Amino acid sequence: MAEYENILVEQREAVTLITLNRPKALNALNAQVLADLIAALAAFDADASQGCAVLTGSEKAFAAGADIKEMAEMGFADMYGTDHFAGYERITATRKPVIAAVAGYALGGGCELAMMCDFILAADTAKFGQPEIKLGVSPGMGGSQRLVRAVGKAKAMEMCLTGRMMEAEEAERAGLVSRVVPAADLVEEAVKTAATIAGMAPLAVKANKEMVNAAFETGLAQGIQFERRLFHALFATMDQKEGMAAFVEKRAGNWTGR
Ligand code: CO8
Repeated sequence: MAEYENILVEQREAVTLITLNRPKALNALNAQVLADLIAALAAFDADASQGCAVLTGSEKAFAAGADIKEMAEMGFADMYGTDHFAGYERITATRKPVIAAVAGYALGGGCELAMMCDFILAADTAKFGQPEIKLGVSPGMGGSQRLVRAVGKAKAMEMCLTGRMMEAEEAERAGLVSRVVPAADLVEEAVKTAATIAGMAPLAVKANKEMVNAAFETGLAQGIQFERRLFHALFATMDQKEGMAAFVEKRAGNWTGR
């Protein structure tokens, strides 16, 4: 498997575990981390033996944001001219599911990175925030948009304008995270959840991910139409025949991904 500078990648059966590994900077996201992440996710997506990925950080920090030291001297031309941070959107092009397993700080770009994943499992130590306003800037990797869709305008606006952090329990109540688990169990629980997903029919996994994401990106009528067409299309797969036959015969499905 490829070696990376700022992340660790490990395969646990059909689950790819990606760990951000820049401990000296609390996993701050610089250009090299982005390059490593995109390469690792592309390799995961292309590997037919892998069904679901988990992206995690350290106990102290999932990621404390974009690298402030890297950005400090940049001007408008450097930012706008290179469309800085646009590369992160490539993470959302991953077709198989990616679960964010967040312990400790997920701030700024770290919170935005977690929200680019398909869902977030949080340790009871997790803290989410968009503190960019304290640096005289704003979210720049989708945070102002995804946070509103996740927790509603009131909480998102308060967080962006004050930079205050949201603890795990509040994040679960607000719908930002799917579940909170004890910090010591976070990675195991995320890998177990990912293994459950990796055990489903692969085409149905991709279709479910695509249609739930359509709810984020389209209006209701268009989203429902998209869901129905994909649902119809799944009836052209062998795994639909297998899954329904297995139910009738009271046994587990044996998926072929066809
Ligand atoms: N960038 C670079 N280095 C960082 C970052 C960061 N985001 N966060 C922490 N570090 C470094 C620290 O500088 C320190 O390094 P050193 O030991 O060399 O001084 C090391 O990590 C440890 O950090 P602390 O000593 O500060 O650890 P504490 O436990 O005292 O504090 C905090 C932890 C509260 C997380 C604190 O580090 C902090 O506030 N970090 C910054 C959080 C932040 O503001 N994040 C947002 C950054 S901006 C962003 O992500 C969005 C970019 C969008 C801009 C769009 C422009 C187009």
